[in-house]
Amino acid sequence: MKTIFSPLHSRRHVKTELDGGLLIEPHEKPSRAETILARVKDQALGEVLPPEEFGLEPIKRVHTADYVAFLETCWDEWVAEGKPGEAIPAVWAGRGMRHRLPKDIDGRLGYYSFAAETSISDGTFEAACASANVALTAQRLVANGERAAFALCRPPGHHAHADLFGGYCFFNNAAIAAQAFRDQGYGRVAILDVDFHHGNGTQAIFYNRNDVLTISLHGDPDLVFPHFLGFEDETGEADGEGYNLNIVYPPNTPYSIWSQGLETACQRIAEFKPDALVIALGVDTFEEDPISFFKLTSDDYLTLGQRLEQLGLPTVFTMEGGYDVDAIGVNAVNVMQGFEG
Ligand code: Q9C
Ligand code: ZN
Repeated sequence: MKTIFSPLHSRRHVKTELDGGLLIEPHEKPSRAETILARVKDQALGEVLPPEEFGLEPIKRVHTADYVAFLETCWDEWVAEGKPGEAIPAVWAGRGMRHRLPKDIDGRLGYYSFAAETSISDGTFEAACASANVALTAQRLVANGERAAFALCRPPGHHAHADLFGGYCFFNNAAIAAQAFRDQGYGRVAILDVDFHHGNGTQAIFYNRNDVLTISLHGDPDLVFPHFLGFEDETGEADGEGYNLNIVYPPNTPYSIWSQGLETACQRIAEFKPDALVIALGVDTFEEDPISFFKLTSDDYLTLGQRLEQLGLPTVFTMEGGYDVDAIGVNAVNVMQGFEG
């Protein structure tokens, strides 16, 4: 399997993540992508290719133009305002307040975000664009006949809505790849999100559509991020009714339980008869992940890859979460090796 990788991911190198009242070194750090790349090479998974440049048009098929423009200039505005640290949202429109775009940079950071752990600094926009190009290049390879491709995206994407960043995500790479398939004439696309966290952005982007089936398996949002979306009674709306599926699990879920939901997901995908599949691949389901509570083992990722292959679909993998950096390379590449059999 070919891997798409951009060294520009390292342009995102924030020093802070708000966690437990402290500004800690971010869990979503550059070494994540480098460790996965090293494992891809070590295992000779296949060629590693740089992304092509697609520009902002395919990103704007999923994200609003004003949101994209905000991300492009946010850091410069923050610096121009004389702010001493990294750009961190700290105010939102709570219940009863107005969802109106303010002029001030603090107000606009809140307007375009849903969480405060994701700081912005120099290079974040460039890295997010490169990450989308990585996904789009993998999508093009698959559209041109590859059975599957691995988009080694960083930063991740599945938490990003059409006009919201958060959860370490800015552009929704999986959604952008799925929309690219649609725009190239693929009639139906399925997105299966196996990251530990709910794919809230992906769900929201396609919530009223029946051409893109969205499925997410994740930790119960009553207990974990993103807390305010991802419950099982969210099934889609309008034309999209019946085209979103959430499967939630409690703490300490092992693969033997998690895989029952995977079967349900695979059956729904088969029934949908998509023309292409996008896997939002997080390996923060790992037993040693520092911010998550499932109990998947490294071997389980081989089994997962095998099961995904059995769907028999042209498949793009977009890298999402996974924060045990010592294991992230083995776990992510195991999915690809399981897929290849
Ligand atoms: N104390 C992805 O996996 N909250 N994003 C973490 C830790 C944010 C995860 C709280 C988690 C975001 C792509
Ligand atoms: Zn995650």
